[in-house]
Order: sequence, then C-alpha cells, then structure tokens
Amino acid sequence: MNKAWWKEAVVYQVYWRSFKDTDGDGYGDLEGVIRKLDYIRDLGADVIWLNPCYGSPDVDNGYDISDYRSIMPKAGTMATFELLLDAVHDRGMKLIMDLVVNHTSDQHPWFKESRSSKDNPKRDYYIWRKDANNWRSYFTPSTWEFEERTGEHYFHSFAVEQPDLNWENPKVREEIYDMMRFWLDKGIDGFRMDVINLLAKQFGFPDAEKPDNISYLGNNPGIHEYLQEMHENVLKHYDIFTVGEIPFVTPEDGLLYVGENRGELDTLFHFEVCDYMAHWDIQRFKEIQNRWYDGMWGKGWNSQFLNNHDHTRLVSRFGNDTTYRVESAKCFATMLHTLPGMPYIFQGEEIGMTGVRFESIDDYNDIAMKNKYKEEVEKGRHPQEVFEELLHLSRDNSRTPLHWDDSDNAGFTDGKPWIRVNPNYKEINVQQALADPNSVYYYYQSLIRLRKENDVMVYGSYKPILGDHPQIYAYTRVLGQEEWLVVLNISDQAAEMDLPDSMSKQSRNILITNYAEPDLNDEFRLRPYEARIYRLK
Ligand code: TEU
Repeated sequence: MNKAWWKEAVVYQVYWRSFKDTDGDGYGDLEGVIRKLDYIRDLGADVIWLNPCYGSPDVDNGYDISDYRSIMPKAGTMATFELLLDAVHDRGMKLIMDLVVNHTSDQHPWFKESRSSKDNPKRDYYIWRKDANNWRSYFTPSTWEFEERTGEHYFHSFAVEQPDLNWENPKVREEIYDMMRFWLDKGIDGFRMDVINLLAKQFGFPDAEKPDNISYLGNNPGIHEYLQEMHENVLKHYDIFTVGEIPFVTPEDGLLYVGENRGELDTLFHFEVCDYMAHWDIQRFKEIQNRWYDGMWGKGWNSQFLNNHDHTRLVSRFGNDTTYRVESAKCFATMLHTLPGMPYIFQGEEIGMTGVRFESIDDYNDIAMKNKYKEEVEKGRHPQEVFEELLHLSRDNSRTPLHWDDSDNAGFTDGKPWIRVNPNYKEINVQQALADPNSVYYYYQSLIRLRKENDVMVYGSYKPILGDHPQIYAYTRVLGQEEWLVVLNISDQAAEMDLPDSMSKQSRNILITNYAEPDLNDEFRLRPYEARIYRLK
C-alpha cells in the first residue's frame, strides 16, 4: 500500500460564512477562521477544507463565482486570506480550497460577454443551443434558459444563475488551469473539486428516457481526458492532494478518477449514502461500505463522511438527536474514523450539533430548497405539505452558525446572523464541550489521536463480521501483527453481540468506548449506540 501524507490526514470542513463573524455583518469571515484555528488544531485535524470565498453574488452561497482571483468582501480580503494560509501552515496544518469550475456565476465577465452576442469571442466559453431538451437540473425543472437577445438557450446544471462552462473549448480549460496555478502558487495544499465529473456533457444532448434521473449530467465521455490534461498541466507539478465530489459513481467508475496510476485525482466523495439514504439503513450501509472497499482498496483512496454543507447533520439524519444525541454522535464518529478512507469532520459535528426546524420557508436560505418549494407549490400542492417534506433534507440543516457558547447568537456574531441560529445552542456549544470531559469534542480528539498513533486505522485491511446483524456493525482492521475489532450498536435498543468462536477466544482490551462506564455485567450486551474499539491479541 503506497503511503502518502494526505492518506493519514483528518480533514475539518470550514463553512466560513457560519463559522465565526468578527466584523458584525452577520456573516462569518476569514478573520474568524484565523482566530479559531487553535480550536481546530487542538481537535487534531490537520487539513482544513475551506468552502468557496471567491468573488460571487452569492446566489448559491459562493458556488456561483464571478471572480476566481478575489475574495468576496463578506469573507474578507486577499490579504486576510494570505494571513489565514500562513497561520494554517504555521500550525503544521494544510489548507485546501474549493475548485468550482463546472460553472460560473451569470455575473462573471466571461458570461456577460458570452451572452452579449452570437459572435462574441467568448460565446463558446459557455454552452448555447437553439433547442432545449428534457433534462432537469439539480435546482430547476430544466437545464436550459432561453435568452431573447440571441434566440438561444444556455445550459446550467444548477441554478439559472450558474451557467455551465464549455469544457470542450481549450481556451476555457487554459483559463481554468491558469487560475488553479494562481492559487497553488500562493501555497494552498490542494482542492476539493465541485461536481468535477459533470465537466463533460453527453454529446448532442439527446432527450433522456427518464429525465428525473439526472445521472446523465455526469461521467460522460471526455471527462477523463479533461482530468488527465488538468493533472498533466497543473496538478502533478505541486505536492498537493485533490478530492473530487463525484455523484452518480460506482466503485469501478470511481477508480477511473482516483486509481493510483490514472494521473487524475487522489481521492473522491461518492454519494451512495448521502444522496440516497434519507434515514439510517444499516444493511444498506454495510453493503455500500463492503462494495466500495472491495472495489477500491489497494487501488484508490476513498473518503468517509456523513454530513457536509449539503447534507444535514448526521446525528439528526442517521443517529438520535434526542435521548442518545451524545452516544450516537460518538458512535458514528467511531465508525467514520475506523472505516477505510479519509475522515471528514463538518464544523459542529465534533460537538454533536443537530439539524434545525424553522417555522417558515422564509427562515430558509438554500436555493435548492426554495426552488423545489416554488416548483412543487406551483404544481398546486399544499405549501405546508411541501414545506414539511423538504425540511429533513434541506441543506440549511447543516448551514446554521457554529455554536461557540450560550451567549446571544451562540457567540457567532454580534450582528444579525445571515441565517437563524439553531435554538438549542444554549445546551450544545463549544464552551460546554470544552468544559465536559465526556463531551463529543474530546471523544473526537481521542479518536484522532488514536488514528495518528496507529497506522492500522489508516492502512489496515477491513473485514466485516456479524454481517446480517440488524443493529450491530462490526469489522476488523488488520495491519501486520495489529488486529483491531470495531463494534457499533447503531440502534436505540440494547443489542447482543455474539462474536465468532475464533474471536471470542482471543484476549482483547478496549482501546476506546463511548460509554464512560463499561457494563461489567455482560460484555456481549451493547447498550444503545455503544461503540468499542478492541485491540485483539
Ligand atoms: O454540490 C453538488 C450538489 O448538488 C450536491 O448538493 C449533491 O446533492 C450531492 O451532495 C453531490 O451529488 C456542489 C456543492 O457542494 C453545492 O453546495 C453546490 O450548490 C453545487 O455543487 C453547485 O456548485
């Protein structure tokens, strides 16, 4: 197994606009990230993934970029960014940025020129066609927007305000490669690549038999040539790591993007869980994990995450955010940090923050949710029914401000927060976590420390046991003489753990568990959401 610094890393995702506000405008900012870097370092994370902070009209919270080489004012200045990068490096940490190059903002100068006339030199920076087709976009009923001025439609995989770049145009590719060098030459340590498998479009844009299954947007012919050209022209010249956000992908296809000899990307996020599993389904989760391990291990590197800025908080979606919030947060953390692949911590996950439930659609910001709400209500459906339906998976569930303490606005801002703070901040906040030796925060810290001290958690082989147990997910990790057993009761009921005979005879000691007191009455009875890591001898 080839070793690499990034394979051993733990990534902490900073959604800066909800992280810490220092100028009172109600938005987090880069200065706020600088002031809280020691909090992230002390947790043990060593790479920060910073969500987009480039010039943008902010229709999709920075994923609609109008100036790739500037910092949007609400985040700060380029000087502040450079101070942040230095401060991260001074702590021996690394920083990766979001690369959003499938599309720009409709306010980008390139698009303003492109839409101005059919013979503008930048017309072909984007995708224009006389006729539309029946494809849906992620955020709208159609991927096409008609413009009277030139009598053609432009293509957008997301919002109308996010026109897709035409990657068939070598001038577009050169512009992007040049922009990437601009940031890499500043010293950033890599990229998280936004929906990077959508860059190539289906030739001819044929109508889809099933327009609602939007997988036609990704993994089209040409994508690997683009990424190999990007690697040859830019990526291979820097000591960085790249992670592709790759929806609609299987392990076999995934290897085409991150295979060790492919000359494309280093790692990926797949979405078989977060895009398709609304609630916890243990058998399905085990099947997905096993299939991705069998498909990738030894050939490419995977990621482990169960929430980010697009997916609601794991303790609400998959765990138990009431009776067993702390236990289930720690149980899932144990899983994410012991499964094969790179663990990602989304800000607030480390203190067990939960999803939200605001009263009205007007309390929400997410363009995906608001567009879907509008689309469904315009079909004549009852607004409250649509609202209730969208609540559970709204991306705003994870985008509310981080809870620093129990003061106004959870210590996030002295101004009016851009989105409401989760009302449970008085009970769930960093200050409380740092004062409680049994907090989720310190459990994450112990898990990360265990990982840093034991290569078996990074490079060990994985073998599931108790495969069909309806509550328990258990598996071993083995590297050389080291054999670890992870057992997780991912349920709100006690569970009996009947280990295989060979294993039950082995002596074992518990390295970490999420219950303060071991249940001495019966080691083989796991309490609700009880997690244990054993070292087997
Ligand atoms: O997300 C792609 C996207 O639409 C995800 O929400 C999707 O549901 C899944 O998580 C990936 O298949 C990226 C960004 O993360 C998101 O915030 C942006 O809105 C979107 O691209 C457009 O840039």
